[in-house]
Amino acid sequence: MIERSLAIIKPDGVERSLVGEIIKRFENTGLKIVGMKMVWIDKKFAEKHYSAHKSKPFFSELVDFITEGPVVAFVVEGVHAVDNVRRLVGTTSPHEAAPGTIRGDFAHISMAYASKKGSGGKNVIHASGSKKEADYEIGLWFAKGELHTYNTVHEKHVF
Ligand code: 3AN
Repeated sequence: MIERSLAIIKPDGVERSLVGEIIKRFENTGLKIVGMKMVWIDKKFAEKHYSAHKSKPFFSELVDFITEGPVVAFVVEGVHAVDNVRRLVGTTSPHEAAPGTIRGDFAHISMAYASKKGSGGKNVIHASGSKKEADYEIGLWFAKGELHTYNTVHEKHVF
């Protein structure tokens, strides 16, 4: 039941100085951050990250957008972490994301609008969609030695 999931604050989130605000939301829930880094990925790496979307019409926009600037990638650990992270992040298209979620609070565009504009869909953050996706993405973004095992003071009451 204890899982790990990958979240990535995309270039729009970093450039809008939302890093602290976003990380705080994860910490508030008691999810444990076990790895974190700022990286400016290249297109080859982005294509690997988005390999499941290769056949989508917006694939090249996705790759262009995530390589536009540095991103902050982090791995969180906790009970049902994959679902819990998706819940914090909100639905893919910000115009449908509930208020209180990261996408709902910090964006409002629709993916239809992004497609029309030819942009990669600026929805602030990425989160692994399933346990399988999380395992693949964590392995892609982090070396074993970059992920840490430690205790937080919350564990007595939150886990
Ligand atoms: P999520 O990131 O919520 O798992 P996916 O996996 O359906 O969503 O899509 C991957 C990424 O592709 C989204 N984060 C979003 O930025 C982008 N995207 C999805 N649909 C569109 C679209 N119609 N036009 C442009 N970009 C899109």
